Amino acid sequence: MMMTETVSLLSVPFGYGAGRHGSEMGPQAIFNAGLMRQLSELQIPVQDEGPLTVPQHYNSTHPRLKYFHEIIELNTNLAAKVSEIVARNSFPLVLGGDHSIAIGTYAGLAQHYKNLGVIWFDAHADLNTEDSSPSGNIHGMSLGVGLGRGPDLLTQIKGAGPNLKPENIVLIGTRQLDAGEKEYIRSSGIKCFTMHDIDRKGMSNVMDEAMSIVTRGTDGVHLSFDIDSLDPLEAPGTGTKIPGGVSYREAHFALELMYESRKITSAEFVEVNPSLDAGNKTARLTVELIASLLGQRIL
Ligand code: HAR
Ligand code: MN
Ligand code: MN
Ligand code: MN
Repeated sequence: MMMTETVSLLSVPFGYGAGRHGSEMGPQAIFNAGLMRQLSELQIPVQDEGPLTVPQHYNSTHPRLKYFHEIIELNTNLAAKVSEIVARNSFPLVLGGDHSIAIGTYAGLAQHYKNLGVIWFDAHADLNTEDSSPSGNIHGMSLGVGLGRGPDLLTQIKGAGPNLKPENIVLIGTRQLDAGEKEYIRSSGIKCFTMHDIDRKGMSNVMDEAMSIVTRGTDGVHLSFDIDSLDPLEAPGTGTKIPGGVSYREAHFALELMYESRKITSAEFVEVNPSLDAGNKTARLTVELIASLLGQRIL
């Protein structure tokens, strides 16, 4: 929380963008893990916007894009809500849900920011198209939609046109890319800090570089935080676990640096799946990570 006072918590209990069930229970798990208590310890004014109404399961289907129609409806509603929160000068903190909800979040943000910087913490790049996707799961395409990939999705979700610019986006924690995604990252010039880069440079240098990219010529910075960026040993409660991830301290440190920068203007935390969790470990971790982003310090 950086430029505004109140944090608006928006729960999005929606999981149709993922290949496995359960991320729709993410927001409830995060609340159960003590989110409100943590925020009140930080003395942050919070507005609980309640859970967004999610669409019913449609009968019609798309041949390649799973739950396409539900995702259009959800993200249309989410975009309107996020836009309304920003219009009130409140800080949108969106709790997913699977990562397909990023489409609605930045569609809402795009109504206020003309040059949005985006930090995409994720094991994956979520840059697939209908053709390059190995799964048809739309959470693997959500960043691409904002860049003008995936024309079907683009034209039908209000505000979700090609609003993002490759030079304003950084990926951090990347370690699983499909062939089409690799090609797109190389040709578009999106900055991608893979796990190799984090090992080599350290999270401190990676974040310095990342912050300078997303703040150069931008009018806001959105953090999209997929919990599967963390190592599965720390975050087992997520649907697509990839070994060799960001450590507990690296993640906290990155979020602490984002707080110190005072540049982050919105955030979302996604892909917490309590049905795959060990107790509520991953949701508790998410609460702690949110606290670091919002200013919690060890001393
Ligand atoms: N790249 C794969 C696909 O598109 C897996 C994407 C998976 N998952 C996420 N998104 N959790 O970050 O199907
Ligand atoms: Mn505490
Ligand atoms: Mn993701
Ligand atoms: Mn992911």
